[in-house]
Amino acid sequence: MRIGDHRVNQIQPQGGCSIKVKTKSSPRTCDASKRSLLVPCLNRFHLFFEEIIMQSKARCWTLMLMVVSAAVALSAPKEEPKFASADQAEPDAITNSIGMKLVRIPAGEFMMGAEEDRDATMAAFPYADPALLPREWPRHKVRVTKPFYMGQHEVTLGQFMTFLRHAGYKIDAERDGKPMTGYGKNGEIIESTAFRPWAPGWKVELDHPVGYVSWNDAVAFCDWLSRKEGKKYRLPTEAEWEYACRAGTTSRYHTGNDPEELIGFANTADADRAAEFPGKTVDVFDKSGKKTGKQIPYPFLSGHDGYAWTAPVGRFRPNRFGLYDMHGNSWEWCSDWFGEDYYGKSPVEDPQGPPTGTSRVSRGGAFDNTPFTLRCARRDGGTPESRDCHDGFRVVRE
Ligand SMILES: [Ca+2]
Ligand SMILES: [Ca+2]
Repeated sequence: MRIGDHRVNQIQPQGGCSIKVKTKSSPRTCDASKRSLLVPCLNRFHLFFEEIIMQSKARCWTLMLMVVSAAVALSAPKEEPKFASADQAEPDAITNSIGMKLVRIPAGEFMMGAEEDRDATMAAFPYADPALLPREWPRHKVRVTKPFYMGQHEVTLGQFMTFLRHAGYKIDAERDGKPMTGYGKNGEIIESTAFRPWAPGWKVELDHPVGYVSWNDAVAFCDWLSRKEGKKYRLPTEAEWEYACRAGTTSRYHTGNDPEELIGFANTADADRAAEFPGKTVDVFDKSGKKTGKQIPYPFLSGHDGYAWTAPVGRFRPNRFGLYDMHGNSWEWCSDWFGEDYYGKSPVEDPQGPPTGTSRVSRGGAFDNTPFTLRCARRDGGTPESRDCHDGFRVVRE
């Protein structure tokens, strides 16, 4: 078909041209010696006027065609352009003044909360604390009514250091001097006043997610960026976070139900971390959430992601919204107060969390958490001034 079409398009114009050339050029081949002087003159006048008439006719036709085309264009129903709405006119991704990339998350609807009941969850994660499950129920419909931009990556140590330098901000850890939970030299969990985002207790680079950040510190970062750019930056709501994490999926992780499928998408407690913690175990709980005293081997993933501690942000593959590290690497603060029973009374549209509380929500788990904790539905949090080694965040821009 392509060859036939191609030939038709070439031949037709050539045929048309040859006829016109022959008609116009034939008088130039006349032999003037066999005619009187008057005849050629009359012929030339005739041809001259004929040319004028033809040109006039052509102009008339052209003018008529233009008028008809304009009339047709005016009378035709207007087709809606593809990017008619203000929302769709927004770019899919932006890079802000500190080099942070944000992707546009479309408005939409999703089912928020755990996909599975208690039995199914405990069968899949026998080490899970059952007391942490009711907060994930009931699964309920949530509508995110406005698109928003979300940081493609967790806020990095480098970006956070830029904030500290430019804003002259002192983090909660510097102000209250209280110890923070991290890891000792032998991998043991310890509390120390020496931990800092830039001195977490393991080798860290500027492109790693920042840790030891309190909710207050994260909000201060957003406020600084808002002032700097004249745009509204904030933490995501818990609903926005889960909506963005799931990215249209309904499984335990945005990669599916099998934790091993997180390899290649997330920095988790993988085989590389297992090598640093031989013999590590986890507690087993009874149905009421009390420790039974029994311990089982820590459920490290059998795959390798290459990082026993934090990994550079964006090292692995993103979810369907183009967001990286939504599972693992660092926990991510959300704007909401934490409500244990909030899901039972959450509004459908743009839930903001309870009006008051004692803890703020954090989501997504970190490099040192179990597959149970890395699930989309997992909810946790801490007081606004609390911060541990794996506590970070990402931002939203309205
Ligand atoms: Ca890892
Ligand atoms: Ca994360």
